[in-house]
Amino acid sequence: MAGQLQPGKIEGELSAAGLRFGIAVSRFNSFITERLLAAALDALERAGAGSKDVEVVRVPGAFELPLTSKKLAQTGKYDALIAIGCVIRGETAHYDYVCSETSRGLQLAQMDTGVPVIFCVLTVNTLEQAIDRAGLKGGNKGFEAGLAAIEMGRLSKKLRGAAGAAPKKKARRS
Ligand code: INI
Repeated sequence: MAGQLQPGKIEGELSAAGLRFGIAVSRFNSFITERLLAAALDALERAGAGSKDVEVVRVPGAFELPLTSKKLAQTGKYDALIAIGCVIRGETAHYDYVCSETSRGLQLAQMDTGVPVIFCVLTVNTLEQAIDRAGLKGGNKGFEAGLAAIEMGRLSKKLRGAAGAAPKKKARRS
């Protein structure tokens, strides 16, 4: 009968204990990025991460996040990374270049290295929009990024384990 299938589930639990995190933070628009960072750290701490398991690296602007994230991933020290930035639209095309190269570069960093890189880069039209997303009125995107890092760090660990498990050999008849 249809609807009876109960597929196996693979999920990343929201427990940060024992996981290692790297966070790259842009100094550009630091009024916003530091608020995002504080919320991300809050999420990690509340989920059980220890101080020694979290490292924060600061970079000049969002454009520098991809290379830094890739280098952090290549150290092999981290289960997940978070890239934090804030790009606010100005009068020039600079905004579009910074946004597209930052998102493309961060995706490449995680695809090239296999280490999850959580995209916590606000791309907004106004400072007011950035302030709203950094927790002034309600939610804080940094907190969401912290949770995503925990989930993806756990999930990656599980999938690595599953990939490494050798298929069971059939017993040979003599
Ligand atoms: N960097 C940002 O993180 N946010 C911005 O809004 C921004 N604007 O608008 O220019 C920005 N520019 C700097 C850029 O990320 C690099 O740091 C710089 O171009 C040096 O490579």
